[in-house]
Amino acid sequence: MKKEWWKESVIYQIYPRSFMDSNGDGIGDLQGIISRLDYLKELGIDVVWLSPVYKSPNDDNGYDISDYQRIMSEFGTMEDWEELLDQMHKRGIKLIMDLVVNHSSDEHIWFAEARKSKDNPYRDYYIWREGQNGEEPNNWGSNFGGSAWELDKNTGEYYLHLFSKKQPDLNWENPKLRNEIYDMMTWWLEKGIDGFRMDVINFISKVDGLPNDKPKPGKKFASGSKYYRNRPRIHEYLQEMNEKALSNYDVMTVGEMPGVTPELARQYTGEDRNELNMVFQFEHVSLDNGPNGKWDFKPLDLRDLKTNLTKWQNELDEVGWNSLYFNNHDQPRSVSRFGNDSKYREKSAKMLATVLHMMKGTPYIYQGEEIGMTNVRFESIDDYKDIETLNFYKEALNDGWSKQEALESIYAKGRDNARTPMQWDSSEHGGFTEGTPWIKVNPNYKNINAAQALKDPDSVFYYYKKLIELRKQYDIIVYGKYNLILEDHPEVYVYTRSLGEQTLLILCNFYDGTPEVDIPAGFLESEHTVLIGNYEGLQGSGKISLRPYEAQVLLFK
Ligand code: TEU
Ligand code: CA
Repeated sequence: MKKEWWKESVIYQIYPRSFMDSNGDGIGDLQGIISRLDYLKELGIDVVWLSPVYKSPNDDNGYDISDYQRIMSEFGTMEDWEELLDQMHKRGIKLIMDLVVNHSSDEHIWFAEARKSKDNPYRDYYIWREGQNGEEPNNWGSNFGGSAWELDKNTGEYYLHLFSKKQPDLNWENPKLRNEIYDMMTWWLEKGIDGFRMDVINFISKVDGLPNDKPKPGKKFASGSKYYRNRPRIHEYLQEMNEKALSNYDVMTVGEMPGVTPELARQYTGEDRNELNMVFQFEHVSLDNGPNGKWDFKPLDLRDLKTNLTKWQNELDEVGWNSLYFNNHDQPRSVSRFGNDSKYREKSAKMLATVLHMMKGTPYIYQGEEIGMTNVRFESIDDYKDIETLNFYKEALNDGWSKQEALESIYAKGRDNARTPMQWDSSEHGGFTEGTPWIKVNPNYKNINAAQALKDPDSVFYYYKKLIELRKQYDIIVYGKYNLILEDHPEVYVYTRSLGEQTLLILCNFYDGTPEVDIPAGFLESEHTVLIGNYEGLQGSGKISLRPYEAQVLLFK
């Protein structure tokens, strides 16, 4: 397997609106990030993935871009951005930018032109259709609720928007549009960035004819996703993008891909295919969804998680490459979701970090994860800002849910769980801003914050730092082969990695019980060292007895 810098890296995601405000307007910004780079340096991460900082009317917090080559004024200027890149590179930190090209903002000049008339030169940059008998062109639903089509009164046609109606889908069938995008990417690459994270990039090719899908019983709109995820021309587009833009630079790419399977990921990330380096898969963050999707939540069965992650580890082995994540700006906080955010917050945050960072793939840390930030429970819907959350709340009430029921789903699954401001210290608003933050700070900031973590050698922060250091010291953590053991155990996740003569044994207890773990004979008798763990030493003889949320990593050679 080829050695690559992006396999040996740990990536840290910054959601700029919520990271650090430098000028008191309550909104995080580029100068704010610059002021915290030494913190990231201390943590030891190699790469920052920056969520969108481009010009945007912020219908979806920057994932609706009105100019791909300008900086959002709330975040700063292009000079600030250049200073950021420069300051990062000075510290040996790489920068990957978010590329959102399944859709633009409806305020992009292309769309402003396109909607002027049916024969406008930009018309074909978007996906327009006539209505069917006075209704939408097909029955697809938007990912944010309602129809995926919006009627444009002026020209009498509908345009497709798989997300909000302020996010019209771009028409990748049009080679002119594709070339504009490759040129724009090249323009950023020439500025010296180190790669792209590509938003819903497996949605860009739609099936010809945009056929109707079957709605769930009692629903007006159908998903439609089987007609736009991983569809016919996707590999062609990615290979073309690679050839025309990416292949000229030493950069990394990660494609966000809802609905991707390991079989497909072998194609997207296959080392001989010239598409992407890795993908973000969604299967493992959907295991606690009920039959009606994310808001219909159920507890995670650890065995499902083991089966799923093991499938990804095995199927991509020696063929492609995995990305490893539990958190991002769309997901609830993992310590609240898969760990225990009350009595065992620090223990379980460390355990989750261990289970993830010891797998084969490139680990991603989402801002605040490294200090064990938790979900939030705002009392009033008025404190929520996310478009997906607000649309869900309205629809749920229409469908007869009580306000409390809808809020409980939001507490468990809402995207704003991840978007409350970074908790820097115990001063007002967690040190994020001197003004009024655009979204309230999690009230637990007095106990959970970076300043406190930096003072405590036993903190979650220093545990992450050590995990990152270990990755630099041991090739086996990057390149070793994964093997699941104790498959059917309902409480513990135990696996090995092996490379040459060495074996790593990773033991993780996902609950607050004290299970006895029967590890294969011979293991503990042979010479070993503990690389990292969230309790001192191992307990038990013969059988290991794990303590609540215990994690241990043992190296045998
Ligand atoms: O997310 C893709 C996506 O499918 C999301 O709708 C995600 O699944 C959802 O939040 C979970 O219910 C990407 C971005 O990460 C997200 O922030 C954007 O809102 C979305 O694309 C549109 O650009
Ligand atoms: Ca600001």
